[in-house]
Amino acid sequence: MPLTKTKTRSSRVILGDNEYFPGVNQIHYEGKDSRNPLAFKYYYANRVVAGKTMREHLRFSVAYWQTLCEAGGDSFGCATKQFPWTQKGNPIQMAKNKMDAAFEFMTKLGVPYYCWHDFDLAPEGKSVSESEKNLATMVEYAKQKQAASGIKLLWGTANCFSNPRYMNGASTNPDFSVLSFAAAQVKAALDATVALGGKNYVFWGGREGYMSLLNTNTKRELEHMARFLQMARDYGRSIGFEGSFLIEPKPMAPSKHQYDFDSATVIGFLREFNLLNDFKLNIEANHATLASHTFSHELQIAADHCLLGSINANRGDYQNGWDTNQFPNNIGEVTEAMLILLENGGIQGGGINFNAKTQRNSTDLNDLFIAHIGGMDIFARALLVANNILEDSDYKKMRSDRYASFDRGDGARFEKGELNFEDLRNIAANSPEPLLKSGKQELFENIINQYI
Ligand code: XLS
Repeated sequence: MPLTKTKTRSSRVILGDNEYFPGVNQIHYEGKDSRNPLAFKYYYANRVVAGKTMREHLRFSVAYWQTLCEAGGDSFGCATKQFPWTQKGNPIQMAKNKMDAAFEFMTKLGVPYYCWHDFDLAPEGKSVSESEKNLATMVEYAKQKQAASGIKLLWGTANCFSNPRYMNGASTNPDFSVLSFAAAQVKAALDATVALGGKNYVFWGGREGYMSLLNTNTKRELEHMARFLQMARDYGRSIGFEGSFLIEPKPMAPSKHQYDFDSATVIGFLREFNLLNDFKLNIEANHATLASHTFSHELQIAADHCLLGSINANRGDYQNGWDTNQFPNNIGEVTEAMLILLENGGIQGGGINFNAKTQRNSTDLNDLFIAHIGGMDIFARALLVANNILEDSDYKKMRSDRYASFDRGDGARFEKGELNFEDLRNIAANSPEPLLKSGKQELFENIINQYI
């Protein structure tokens, strides 16, 4: 719902008492020749590509913590951004101001979804009950904002990594009482997700891992994590949550080793503990880099198992070994990602959530818009390019031709399970040496480049 100059009732609910971005109007598509930094060059929400609108393909989401809470501090210096919604005052009033700013921002940007951690929305209380009460207050406020703006909740999650009590883990903590506090938090966050009609619920195991193997019983910790997830799943289903639970793989940071290392590790874990029916994966580009994989590798492994639930869009820095959470801007990398999405029928129930922050020295309020516009444009452009590659080039055929020997004869019998190991030996013994067949890697790379 675009915000209007003459305030309608809905505009008033979205904006609250203050307008936080008065210099910014509704962001529109102006095309690739536009010089306006506050306009889309490629993202045109209603443009139809491969049978669906861009809005339906991309399902963009704003990450509350990165956009409204992340003020530029790092371990070498304090915050650099003076957000007008984070001044000192009554904590609930401050949370409401932040939510006013959030919905104004998201409405002007034109994104359909948002995501949060429990304590991004509401201040953490001094007790479990006080935290629950604060969250419930903010959920009521968010309900009105969602109804007035039409913006929906893509996923909720609980921050079970910032509070000092979680320094040795949450569900994998060797102290049972800490595990019970994590459960209380996840329960309240699930209640809030259901109350706000959330489509998914995310588990990112920031401190579910270890700093030193010497003091760690990995087997017990993994079993505790699985039991915890099964209980959370059962509770979620009992209160009417019908969406997917998502696990977000990440190999390290803040822990030295995190149990949800990468897609393949998480899939093995879900299979071992019988969680595959309820859980999918939330793949983050920067986490793939940290795992020494590409973004597209992580997406492909998830898609191969029909577990590609959602995406955290961002990028890392190839020279730094940590999570820089920059906005995506690499057209080659994002095009490869979009190829996987298009070939696998899209994201299953999730969306593209910008888990990305404007950097420490990007201190203008409108940098928040510029960064998101850039992220949305790069995905929209990549969607167009990937669709052209699939519809117009030999890319798909070249790849399937490499496997043609499994489409007929003994290759097809092998795939159907009709041959035994001795049969394979006899086929080899009666065949000439296989010809060397080029993998044509450079030609595949050239095709991507040609269509960009
Ligand atoms: C951090 C994660 C986090 C999750 C939600 O690396 O990406 O922000 O998305 O807890």
